[in-house]
Amino acid sequence: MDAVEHPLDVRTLALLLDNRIAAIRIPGFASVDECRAFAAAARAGNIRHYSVGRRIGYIGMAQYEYRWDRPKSDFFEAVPAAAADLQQVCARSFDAVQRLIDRLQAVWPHPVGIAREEAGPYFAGIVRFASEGVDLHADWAPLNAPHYAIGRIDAQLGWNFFAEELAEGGITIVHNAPWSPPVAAGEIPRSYGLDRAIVAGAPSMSYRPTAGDVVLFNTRNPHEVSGGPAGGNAERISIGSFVGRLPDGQLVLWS
Ligand SMILES: O=C(O)CCC(=O)C(=O)O
Ligand SMILES: [Fe+2]
Repeated sequence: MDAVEHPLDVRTLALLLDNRIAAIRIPGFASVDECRAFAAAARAGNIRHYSVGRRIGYIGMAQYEYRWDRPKSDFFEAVPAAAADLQQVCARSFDAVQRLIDRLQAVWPHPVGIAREEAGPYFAGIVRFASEGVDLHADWAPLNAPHYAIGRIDAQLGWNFFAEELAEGGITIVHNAPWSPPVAAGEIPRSYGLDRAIVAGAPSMSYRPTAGDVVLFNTRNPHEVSGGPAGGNAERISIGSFVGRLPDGQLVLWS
């Protein structure tokens, strides 16, 4: 991959899926007023916290929280409540997920939509407050979610829209070292807090989460987010999901 941000078109989208370029940026995805409304709506929303070292607030749900020893039915039963929490934020600002789907569909020749299987739709569009940063991890459904329909994808991207940015810090670093850990049959590996040795010597690129923009990158590459200085009033507020490519070319979204 190169270390450059590209505009969105059918060619760059295919190259990003194939890990041939580092990132796509959609500048001005939302207006200043929409950003302000989104940040206020998110702050007023049903914020929960992940069970990881650094404090990350979120609205909605993450499929990977269901990856170990929980029946799949628990996941699909949790989707409507998460979608209602997100809907509350959208109603007071704008629908970033639908806008992103429309932007991708405008360039991609196959269907683009929220992932689903017989049990129902997945959830897409997790809102995050990650001012303290995010540890080194990789997001790759064939290993993280082998028993789900999204486990059949052959490429995975993440998109994030940034509604508010920190004055300093909050930079995302993506390491070009597609995650392929040794995995025993039937095992679902830990993908968070990865050993730095797996990215040693690999080229990397970093992007600034500028408010108003969307940035997409290939999430099979281990990535991390630096924290900002404590005590600032601005927060790193984003909404995003994954985008997987199924073998027939369809793009499916989930968080
Ligand atoms: O917030 C970011 O810049 C990246 C967050 C992340 O880890 C992801 O979208 O997979
Ligand atoms: Fe990630």
